[in-house]
Amino acid sequence: MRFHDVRLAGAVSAVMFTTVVAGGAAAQTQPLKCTAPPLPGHVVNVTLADMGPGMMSDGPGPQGMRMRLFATPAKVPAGTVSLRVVNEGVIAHEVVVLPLASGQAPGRRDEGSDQRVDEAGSLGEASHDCAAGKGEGISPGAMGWTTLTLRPGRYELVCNFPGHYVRGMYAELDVTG
Ligand SMILES: [Cu+2]
Repeated sequence: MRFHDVRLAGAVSAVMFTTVVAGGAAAQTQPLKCTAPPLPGHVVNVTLADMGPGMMSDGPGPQGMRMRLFATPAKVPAGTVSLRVVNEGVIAHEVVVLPLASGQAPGRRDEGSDQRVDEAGSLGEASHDCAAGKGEGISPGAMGWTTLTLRPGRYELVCNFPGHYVRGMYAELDVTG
């Protein structure tokens, strides 16, 4: 019983910590606003995360310190691929699929004057709140999704909201032959 009590106390502390960091929004402790329907092909689960706008007010800081984009699995067979995206952050995000050239490492694109990276060659995006395809962004606690046909190669999933890429919102996705 003592062990159980200790674990319960730990859980309460974790919730309180999350609430403080997120300024009360704490999307990950609440049910999702919406969920994706069953998606065709090989499904890649993408999670978008941030530490809240209050944590970013002092500038971008070291690369990748404050925002994250996770893709699981990181490798899928060529053909029909669906991205199933959940925003666990406290601000809106998106996922854009860009090709990675041979030898090009993820996270190394240059930001333009608009703090966004070049989307040339984009294969599609999931940026529609609670819906498929392109929109104005996926809101906190919501999902977005898209289905693509991908050839073998290396791709980079990025959030291209201003400043988000350099803060760490990118992940490599490899498509095998
Ligand atoms: Cu973002």
